[in-house]
Amino acid sequence: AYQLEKNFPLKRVVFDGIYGITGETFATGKTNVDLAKEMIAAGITVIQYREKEKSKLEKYHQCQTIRRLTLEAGTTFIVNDDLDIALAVTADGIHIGQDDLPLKKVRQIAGNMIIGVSTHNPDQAKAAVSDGADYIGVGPIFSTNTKKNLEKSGGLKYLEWVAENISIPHVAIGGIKEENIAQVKKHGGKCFAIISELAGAHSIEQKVAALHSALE
Ligand code: TZP
Ligand code: MG
Repeated sequence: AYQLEKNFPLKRVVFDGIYGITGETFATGKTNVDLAKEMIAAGITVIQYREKEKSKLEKYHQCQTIRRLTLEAGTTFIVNDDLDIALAVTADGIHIGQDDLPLKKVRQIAGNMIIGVSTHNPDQAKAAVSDGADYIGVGPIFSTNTKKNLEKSGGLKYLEWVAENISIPHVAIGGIKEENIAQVKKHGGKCFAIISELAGAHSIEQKVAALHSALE
């Protein structure tokens, strides 16, 4: 099975604070690579590559570059959706949804890679834990235009349930912004995945600083 090199931050990653997700569609004049660079400079320690419009080859090329940058910076790099790209660029992790290959099968293929699973209700969360996920996504917390076919979830109520009942790390997602991140924390949020609030920011560095002070 696939094995990452020994010195990777694998499994020792702490899911805490801002989890940055690329989204050049929601930025003006910045590519996914630009966004990743800015996130690294802003001190974000986990970056997910998420891209729904580009070809496999374009995504692969962007991921190759971001993999190099994240390795240099010691940033954890997780690829959304494409297990083949995650393996091809030696990402630290893969993030899958409920309609992707089954988690157990992904684990067989991906070996000790970090595997994150999007969940929207308690049954999905429990299944992700028993099938061996390393962390779960929890959301959508708030409604958002960033994702097409947005799933329904209990939002903050569901997050509270996860915080009390699930032992593996959880990452809140969906509509998280400077003005509501403190509320998410209050309802059990510990790690906050963000797309448009980062991609749309003039300066990601300033936005991350503002998000951190909102969390204090
Ligand atoms: N999954 C649930 S909500 C969402 C995803 C990928 C989109 C999050 O984007 P934003 O812009 O931070 O609301
Ligand atoms: Mg997906």
